[in-house]
Amino acid sequence: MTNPITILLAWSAFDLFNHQITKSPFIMPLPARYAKVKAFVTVLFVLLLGTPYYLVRVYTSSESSVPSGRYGFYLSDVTEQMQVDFVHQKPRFDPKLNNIMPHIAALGASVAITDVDNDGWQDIYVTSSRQGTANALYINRQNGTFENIADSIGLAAVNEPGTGVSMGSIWGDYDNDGYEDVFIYKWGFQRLFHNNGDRTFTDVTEASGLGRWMNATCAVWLDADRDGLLDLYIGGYFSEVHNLWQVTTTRIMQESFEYAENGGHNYLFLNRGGGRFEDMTQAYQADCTRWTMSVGAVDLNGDGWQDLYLANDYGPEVLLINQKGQRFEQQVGTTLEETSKSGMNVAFGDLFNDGKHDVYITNISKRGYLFQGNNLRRNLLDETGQMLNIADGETSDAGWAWGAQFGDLNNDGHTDLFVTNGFVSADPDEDYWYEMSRVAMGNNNIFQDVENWALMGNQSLSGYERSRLYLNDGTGRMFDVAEAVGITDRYDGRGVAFVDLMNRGVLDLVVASQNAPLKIYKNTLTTDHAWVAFELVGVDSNARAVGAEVCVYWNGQQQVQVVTGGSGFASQSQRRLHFGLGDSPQLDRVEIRWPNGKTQALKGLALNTLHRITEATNR
Ligand SMILES: [Ca+2]
Ligand SMILES: [Ca+2]
Ligand SMILES: [Ca+2]
Ligand SMILES: [Ca+2]
Repeated sequence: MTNPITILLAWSAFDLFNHQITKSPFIMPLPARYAKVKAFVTVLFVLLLGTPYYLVRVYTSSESSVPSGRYGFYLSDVTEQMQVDFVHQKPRFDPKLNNIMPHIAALGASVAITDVDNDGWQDIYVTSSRQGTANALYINRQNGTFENIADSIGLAAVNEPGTGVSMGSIWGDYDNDGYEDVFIYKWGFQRLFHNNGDRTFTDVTEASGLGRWMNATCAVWLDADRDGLLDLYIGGYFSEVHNLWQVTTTRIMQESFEYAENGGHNYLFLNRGGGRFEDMTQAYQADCTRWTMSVGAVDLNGDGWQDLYLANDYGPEVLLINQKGQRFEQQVGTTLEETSKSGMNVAFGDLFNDGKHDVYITNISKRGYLFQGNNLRRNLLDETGQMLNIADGETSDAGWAWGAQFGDLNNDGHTDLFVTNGFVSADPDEDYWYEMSRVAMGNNNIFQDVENWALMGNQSLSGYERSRLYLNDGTGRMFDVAEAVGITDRYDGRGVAFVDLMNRGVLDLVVASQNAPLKIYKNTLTTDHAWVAFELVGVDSNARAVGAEVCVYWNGQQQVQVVTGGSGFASQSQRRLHFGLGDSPQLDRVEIRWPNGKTQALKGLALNTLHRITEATNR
C-alpha cells in the first residue's frame, strides 16, 4: 500500500508532474521545512480524493472479475489450457554489480512468433536469460495445445556459461529456401541458426560472421539494399567492451540520463549470400552508440526503401533514412531530437487509416518522480517533415512501459495498441525510486559507476504495474480498456506479440514478462466484424516478403501494414498481416508494394479469408 511518505512526495511534485522538467529528468521532493504544511494539505487532499477513489476501485474490480465484451472482444488467459508452462529466468551477473543487480538484470524476456514447420499454424519461441536455462519453442499442435520441442530441435541450450544469455530472437528466411531461420541476439555471442525444414536446425553462426560479442538488446531483419537477401541490423545496449559476468570496471552505466552516447555500437550486416554476412556499418553510416533498446524497420518517407527507427534509452530517438540502399542518413528536423527520454519500444501502425505508418515509443512515467510520457508520433514527414508527438493523457502514461504492439483486436477496422510495463517487482512496500532520483541528481562521474548507487536489495522500482490496452475509437484517439477486457496480471511485462494462434480470424496475445510466466490470452469477439489477412510469398523479393506493404481499401477507408522482420521491444508478431474491417464492409481493392518496389493490385478478394499471395514476376 501507499505509505504517507510516498503520498507526500507525490503531492509535492504534483504541480510539477504536469510540466516536463527539462533541467533534470527527475523531480526531487521539497526540502523538509515545507513538509509539515504539505503533509496537512496532503491529508485533506487524500481524504477528499479517497471516497471517489474507493468507488472507482469497487467499480473497476467488479468489472474486471468478469471480462466485458462491450468493446467487441474480451481476452482470456488460456496459458495452462494450451499446455504452455514457460517461466522466464532473469540473469545474474558479476557480484561487483550487486548494488543495482535487479536493475541491470531486468531484461531478456522476449517472444517471437514464427511458423517453424510451414504447416500454416503459428509457433512461439521464447527466451530465458539466466546462464544454463533453456529457451523454448512451442509448436502449435493445431488442436489448441502446444508442445515445447526446443531441446530436440537444438534451440534450447543457447545460454551456456561463457556464451552469454538471450535477450530475444528474430525469425527470417535469410537464404530464401522457404523456411524461417532464427537470429538470437544476446548479451554475449550472437547466434544464427539455419532451419533445415525437417524440424532440425544447424548452428551456422561461425560461417555467417555474426558471432561477435555484444550486449545486444534488439535486432531486425530488413532488405536494406533490396537485393532480395535479408540483411540484419543489431542494436547494442551496454558497451561491447563489457562482459557482465566478469567486469573489469564498475563504470559501465550511462554517462547521462538524457544524452548518453557511451552505449554499445549498433551494426548493419549485409547478407552477401551463401550464408555470409558482411559488417557494412561504417560504409552505410548506420552506427549509433546511444543505448539502443529497440529498432524497427519500415519505409517511413514513402520512397520505397526501408528506414531504421531507433528507440534509445537515456537519449532521443533516431531516424535513419535509407538512401536508396547506398547508406543511411540521420533525418533531422523531425522533432525526434527535441525530446530526450528513455526509449524502449518501436512499433508501427496506421493509426488514422490514412495509409501512413505512425510510431509508438514507450518511455518511463512514475507519479511524483518522473514524467517522460510515451510518444505516439503521427507521420507527417510528407506534410511538415515532422514525426509529431500526439500522445495524450491516456497514451502518454503507461507507467514504466516496455513492449507495445499495434493491431486491431476487435476487428472494427481501427488499429489498437497493447503496452506492457513494470520494471522491478520485488518487495511491494519498498521503493527504490527515491534513491535512484538522488543518484540521478549527481554528475556523470557518479552515476556511471555502479559502486555509487545505493544498494537496491529487494526494493521494487515501478513494480506491479498493469498493462494498458488502448482501443482506437476510430478517430485515432485511444482509451485504456485493459482491465475491462480481462488483462489483470501485474507481472513485469517486456515483449508482446499479436498472433492468430488458432486460425480463427482474430489476433490473440502472447506476453513475455521478466522472471515470470509467459501468458497467452485468447481473443474472443463479441461482434461479427469482418476481417481479411495476407501471407505474402516473395519471388524476386526475399521469400517472406519482409518489407512489403499491403494497403487495404474498403468503405472509403484505407489502412496500410508492413511485413516486418521483428517489431516492438523484444518481440516479433506473426508475419501475416491481419486487417479488421468492421460491419458489412465492401472490399474495394488491395494494393501490395513488394520489397523491390513493384506494385500489384488485387480486386474481388473474399472476406474472412487468409489470402496467400505470390509476387507477380516477369521471369
Ligand atoms: Ca507451425
Ligand atoms: Ca531459410
Ligand atoms: Ca524510406
Ligand atoms: Ca480496433
